Amino acid sequence: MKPSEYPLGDPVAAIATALVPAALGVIRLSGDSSLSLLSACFSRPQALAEAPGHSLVHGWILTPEGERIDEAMVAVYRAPRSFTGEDAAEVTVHGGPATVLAAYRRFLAAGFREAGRGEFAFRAFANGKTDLLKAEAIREIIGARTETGMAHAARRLGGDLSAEIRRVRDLILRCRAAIAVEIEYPEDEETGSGAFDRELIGEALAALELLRDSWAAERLLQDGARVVLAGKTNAGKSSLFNALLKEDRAIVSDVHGTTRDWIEATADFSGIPVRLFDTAGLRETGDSIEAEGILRTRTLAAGADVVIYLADAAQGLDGEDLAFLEEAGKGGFPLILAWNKCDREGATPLPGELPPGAAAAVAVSARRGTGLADLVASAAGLLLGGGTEGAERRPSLGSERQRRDVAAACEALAHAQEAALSGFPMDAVEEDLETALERLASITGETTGADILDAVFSGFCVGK
Ligand SMILES: Nc1nc2c(ncn2[C@@H]2O[C@H](COP(=O)(O)OP(=O)(O)OP(=O)(O)O)[C@@H](O)[C@H]2O)c(=O)[nH]1
Ligand SMILES: [Mg+2]
Repeated sequence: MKPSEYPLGDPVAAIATALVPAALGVIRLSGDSSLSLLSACFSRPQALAEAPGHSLVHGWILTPEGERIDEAMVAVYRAPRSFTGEDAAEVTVHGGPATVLAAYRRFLAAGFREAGRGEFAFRAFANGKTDLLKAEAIREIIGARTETGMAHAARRLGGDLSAEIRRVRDLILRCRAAIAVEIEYPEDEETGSGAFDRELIGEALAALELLRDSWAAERLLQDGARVVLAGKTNAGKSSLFNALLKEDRAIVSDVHGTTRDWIEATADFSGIPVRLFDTAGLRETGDSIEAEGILRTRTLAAGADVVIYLADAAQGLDGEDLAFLEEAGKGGFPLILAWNKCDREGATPLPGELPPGAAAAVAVSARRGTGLADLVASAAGLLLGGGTEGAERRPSLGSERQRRDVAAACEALAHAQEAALSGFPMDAVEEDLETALERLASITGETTGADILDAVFSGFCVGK
């Protein structure tokens, strides 16, 4: 069933926790008759029936024959004060998969239907308990891969983005009302002339443009980035890989060509979830396996969001290094030059100017662990494209769907602004404002098409 076709109010059940051995497992129930159906499987039906909302009832889940399945704590919610806005319960049993499944099957036999993906969140949305932005934020929190990603999603769940959209909508509504007056009383000096403050459109547009541009960084927080360590053999790639992971993961040795095939691990670069790759060192080789490894390094680099190119700070760059930097300079990939082995005698970190092809240079010592924070910050800055000053406190978008609507609203407002400034008839301006308002209503879910609702809620897990 498509989420937009989910019926409302019928009793649904879902296992809300992972089916693995754990201390506790939670089964979620919602629907008009959910509490009376649950009573039929519960050792203390009267206590459950009389329990007020937001209270806990202790008892046992029973088979139809009255056999005990497991001891349970039931959190009771009464409409409309529940997540879904309906009567609802969260049944906490012991977290053995067999126990949780047995209790769940008991509820299905008692008359609950298996909930679909995101059906609880859909009900919350349909019953006006949450807007679409906050519903999406729940999914983002569950999927967050770093603390920063989680914190941004939590702010959206708290409503900062919804409030910002409402603020912009109110600005546009004020413009529209003023225009209506100008259209109605074009000749009336007292009420008409000057009623419409053209700067309001500019203010709304600027706020929406900030939101639209926030998505690039947010998308990185959600999707992550690919960072590839490259460089000649013995430059210290595997050492840096281990130092960044704080783990003795890759083999390090002074034998040239130690790493023959790439390896991958996940890391957190200033809140960006990163897939970090250690690769085979670049050199001329007659060994066909090593040559294949080097080919793979080049392929990985070409598909990277950032390449960290290591060079020995005591040796400087040779022709082979410069050839690789040249590839990056041709627009192949953004590259940071990491001058490694800065601890060595004779090392001259950050010598002279930045070689062409490198977006930045950082001095590090993989062995001593120095310069790593600078390197990570430099890579994160490059990934985020700079210009993120103060961005961490501003409301930001949480999905591509939201970006599409905000971008369309921006276009409409820019058009309205142009029309207003070049003295077009007010009706034309009004029409553009109307388009912008429609797109804003679609973002929060006031007027969102079924296809979009399906796309949003089918991305949820069952039980959410
Ligand atoms: N002094 C010093 N030595 C380092 C540093 N980083 C790596 N080395 C040494 O350089 C040698 C090569 O290090 P690796 O990390 O294996 O180099 P690699 O780039 O992975 O080499 P390949 O896998 O052969 O391409 C080892 O002996 C390391 O101990 C550093 O910051 N300072
Ligand atoms: Mg290596």
